[in-house]
Amino acid sequence: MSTPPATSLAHDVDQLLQRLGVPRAAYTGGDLLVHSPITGEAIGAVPQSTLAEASAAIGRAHAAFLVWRSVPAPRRGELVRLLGEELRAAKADLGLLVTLEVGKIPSEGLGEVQEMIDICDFAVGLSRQLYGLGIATERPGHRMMETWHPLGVCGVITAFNFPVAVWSWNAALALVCGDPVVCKPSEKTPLTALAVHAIARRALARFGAAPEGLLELLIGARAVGQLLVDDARVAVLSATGSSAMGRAVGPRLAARFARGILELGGNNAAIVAPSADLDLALRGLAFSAMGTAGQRCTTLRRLFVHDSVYDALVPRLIAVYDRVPVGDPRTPGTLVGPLIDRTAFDDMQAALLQSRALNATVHGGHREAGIAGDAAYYVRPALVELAQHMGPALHETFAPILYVLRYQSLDDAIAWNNAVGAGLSSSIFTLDVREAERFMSATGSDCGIANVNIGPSGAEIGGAFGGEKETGGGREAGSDSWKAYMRRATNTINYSSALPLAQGVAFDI
Ligand code: UN1
Repeated sequence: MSTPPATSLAHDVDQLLQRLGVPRAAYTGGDLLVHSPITGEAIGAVPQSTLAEASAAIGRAHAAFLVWRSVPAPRRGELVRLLGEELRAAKADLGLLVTLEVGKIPSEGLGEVQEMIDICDFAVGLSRQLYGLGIATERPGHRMMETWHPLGVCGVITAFNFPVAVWSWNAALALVCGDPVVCKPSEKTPLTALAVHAIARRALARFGAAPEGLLELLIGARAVGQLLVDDARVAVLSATGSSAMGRAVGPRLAARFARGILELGGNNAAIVAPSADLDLALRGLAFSAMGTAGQRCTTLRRLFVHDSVYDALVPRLIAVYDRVPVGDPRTPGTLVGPLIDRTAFDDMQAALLQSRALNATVHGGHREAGIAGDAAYYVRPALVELAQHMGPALHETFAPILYVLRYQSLDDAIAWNNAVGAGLSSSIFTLDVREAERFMSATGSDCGIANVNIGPSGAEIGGAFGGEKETGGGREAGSDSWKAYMRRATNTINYSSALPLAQGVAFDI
């Protein structure tokens, strides 16, 4: 059981996991097989949590809550500061592990770990800023205020495409807010989750006084996730994934009045207006649409180009699609790595077939041969010129497909931007201040993120991250997203010797 696997990629994963401090028993001999999308080969066999083990882990987390909630928030922040230090020390190894397990190019694997470090820094500062309000009261000799208290155990269900960052957005905030975290990672990416927990254990050990159960990890499939969703001891559940997943999870949380932070699908658009800086737009669009092989929830999926600049921009974009280096992410210069698995490839081909049936012009989209064997799925990103906003463009396909349309009036482009179920991210390229402001206004983009002269993907952690409609409405990371992890108490204190009632009510006994 402790013999390292034979092949080179599996060997590299084993070495990384050893360096990161994950015991071999945690990723060998189990029945959850993990495959690297780079070659399709098996890189781990992870033992799964039984339902009884999962329930016991939630129990430990709940017991930890009863202790952790009384630890002063700045002291809780000290744990997150140590976590940030451990992540800095492990950045190169963890970033490479993200590359090997998910197929991201190295700068994106490292970028994801940087995002973890950033949210730790943010949360440390936040641990001294969990502010309530002082509120004017109508009654003399009274004071009114609100206070924020820890909420309870925070369940976290993550997706394969940001296997470490999404955990950290939730865990860093939850920990300073006083909530233990029980995480169930995607079945496709348990190795990075094991590594993150090994790193977190080092921070916990240095912190010293943390209760057992503060950070728990559940490995498993749907049944384990469902247990987390349904368990009354889990006060808030943060779930990242498809809108279909959110549709299953949302009502179950509502049925037990639990709080949900849903981070679901995106079908993000960009508008290129007549005044746009086309060189800048080209770069912004290329990164947003093809980066991470089109597998970000913020990936650019729809592009509306004004008729007057369409012929100046779109042929250049097609040329970039033709030559963008697709390949093994370990090869220097690669910008587009593999799709996560065969299902992703099949879904992409199905959407392209639908596009062709609508007489769309499809550029690229084919499987790239000669990069790895049959078990890896590399594709040339697809750019699809559509005559009308319809068909597969209306739905998220988690692959690098960009649907491109001409528009005549900004009203139409904004209407199309908003005419899909998802409401995550959006952007406009324009140098016209009226257009930019209109796009960000109440009558503009209906998304949680609306950018100007940058693409819809690649948000930094200081802002609240999330979106409306079928994206689920949840917000994570910066701004006041922390409030979802705490409960608010409104306190009215009477320091007078009279008892005036609000609204002038008289009740003299
Ligand atoms: C996701 O794809 O689930 O804004 C998150 C971005 C990244 C996060 C994406 N910071 O693209």
